[in-house]
Amino acid sequence: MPAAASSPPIDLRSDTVTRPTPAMRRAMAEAEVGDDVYGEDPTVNRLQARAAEIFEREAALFVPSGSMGNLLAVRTWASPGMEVICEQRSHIVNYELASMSAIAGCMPCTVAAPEGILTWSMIEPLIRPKIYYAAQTGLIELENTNNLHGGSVYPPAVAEEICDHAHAAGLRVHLDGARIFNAAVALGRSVNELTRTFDSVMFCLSKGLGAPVGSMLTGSRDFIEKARVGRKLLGGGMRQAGVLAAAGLIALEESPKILYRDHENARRLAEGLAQIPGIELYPRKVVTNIVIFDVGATGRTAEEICAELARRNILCGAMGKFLVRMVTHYDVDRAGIDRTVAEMSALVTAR
Ligand code: TLP
Repeated sequence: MPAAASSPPIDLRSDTVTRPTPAMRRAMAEAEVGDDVYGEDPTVNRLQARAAEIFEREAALFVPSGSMGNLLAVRTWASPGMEVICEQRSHIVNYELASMSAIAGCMPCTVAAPEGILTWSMIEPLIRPKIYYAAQTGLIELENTNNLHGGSVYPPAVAEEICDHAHAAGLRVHLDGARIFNAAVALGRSVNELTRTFDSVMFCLSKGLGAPVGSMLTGSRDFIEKARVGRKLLGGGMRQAGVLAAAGLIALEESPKILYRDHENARRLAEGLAQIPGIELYPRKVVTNIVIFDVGATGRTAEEICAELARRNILCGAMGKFLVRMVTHYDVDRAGIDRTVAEMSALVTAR
């Protein structure tokens, strides 16, 4: 039975849909602010200092979005005409409007990796020889967790090995750590432990951590100063951004503690969906907050399934002709998960 249209939807399209908590809203209303282009916003400065401290880096920069953070890393480390080695289904290649090419003048050099987990043996053959007529490798980019691979997590030793070899070869490694706190919770490790060998890290405050806007770029002082120039160049110099940073500070301090609930809900969702005929999914692979499954054997496309669920007040996203993605977050509780499984079961068996 479709839910009443007036009840709020169960929104599993992304963890970006999280709304600020009452504590965030209070902090935003009371935030001390100044002009951040002059470096005078005390709340932005506090957020940057705190992010640098947590990631044990010299500095951090508040940026409007994860996409801008990744682009700044590419254009800071690499020059036009260079290549960026990354995984074939990485976010930077699939969902950032080819900004590394359109704006930074770089070309992605991709390789498909099982579950999105690159290894040094996959990367090494892609490194260009130092010949004047070959585009040079400018950067290696990894993603953790891997969005389009269902939130898979890098084994720390694999990421460290890549960084160590890359450094020995004179190359830099940037981490798209949009959901690095989810990886840390899944592994029971600190974000610092998981990221210390990278040259730069971008992470998002605006996803599972729940802040309304913003991401952070962390790295050396020199790297961050160059990225700050790049942020202004791209029109990302913000003024009284302390109103946003205030929510970001709460997201950073409080939200990592409760991410485990999103992971439990994702696992419950995966286990429920896997029981439904026509849905292909391996619940054991769901270790963070993203559930991606194949609906091909239901006789419907992903778009059709999403549209039918939307009529039942449940929102999710098509990630390919037969792939559906659901992302758990703190605005969806266990009852919402159970209703999603029940509605999916009803609509798939209704034919
Ligand atoms: N991901 C969004 C969409 O763009 C797909 C989502 O709903 O998951 N890196 C990763 C791994 C991401 O998942 C995202 C956003 C970004 C970077 C970009 O962050 P924003 O949206 O802040 O530019």
